Amino acid sequence: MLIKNPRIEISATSPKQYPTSGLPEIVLVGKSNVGKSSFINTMINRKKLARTSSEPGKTRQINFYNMDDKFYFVDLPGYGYSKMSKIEQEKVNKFIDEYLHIRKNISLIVLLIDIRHDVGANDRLMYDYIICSGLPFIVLANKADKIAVTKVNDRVKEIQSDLNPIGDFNFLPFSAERKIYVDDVWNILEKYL
Ligand SMILES: Nc1nc2c(ncn2[C@@H]2O[C@H](COP(=O)(O)OP(=O)(O)O)[C@@H](O)[C@H]2O)c(=O)[nH]1
Ligand SMILES: [Mg+2]
Repeated sequence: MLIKNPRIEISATSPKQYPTSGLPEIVLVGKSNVGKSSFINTMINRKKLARTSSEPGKTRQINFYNMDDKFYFVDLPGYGYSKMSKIEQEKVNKFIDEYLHIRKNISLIVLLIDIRHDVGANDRLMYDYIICSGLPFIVLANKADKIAVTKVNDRVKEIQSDLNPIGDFNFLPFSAERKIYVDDVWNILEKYL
């Protein structure tokens, strides 16, 4: 999909500020620093629409990026940033939960996991939460450029079976850095929109 005029519509700090247009929403979730903001930039081929940071734990609001009035990319705050206080982490979790719980126009959840790392407790909680919610989702193993090409598929399978031994086919590799797999992921997003 070619997005001509992507723009930030609002950085919401409370549900009262969520957009009311009713457009479908594709939501990015994942650990702090996994590449949620980079994912958005890569998909629309912009360098800096979504603010990225090498310093984790910076996003404390929910950013709604309007894609040509067709849909939103929604950038949720990252969870599990170890340097954040327990209270601060609780606040972030509540914030995420509130959005996922009340929002009726979610078309797809994109859960990002770092391809290099073992699945963390927070990732597992998030995955289970998504499964329980019944909302459509995909899991992307991001930063695939950081490992050997020959290892990518095995790692994706490992992450998949770690999260769900029964089986789940919604797992794909991704690299926001190298812009590979972008077309595959667009094909999926378009199916859900
Ligand atoms: N090598 C590599 N680095 C990435 C990739 N995606 C994101 N990053 C880097 O990881 C850091 C955090 O990215 P960001 O998008 O801000 O993560 P967020 O906290 O989940 O929004 C930044 O320094 C990005 O440049 C990727 O696919 N490959
Ligand atoms: Mg971010």
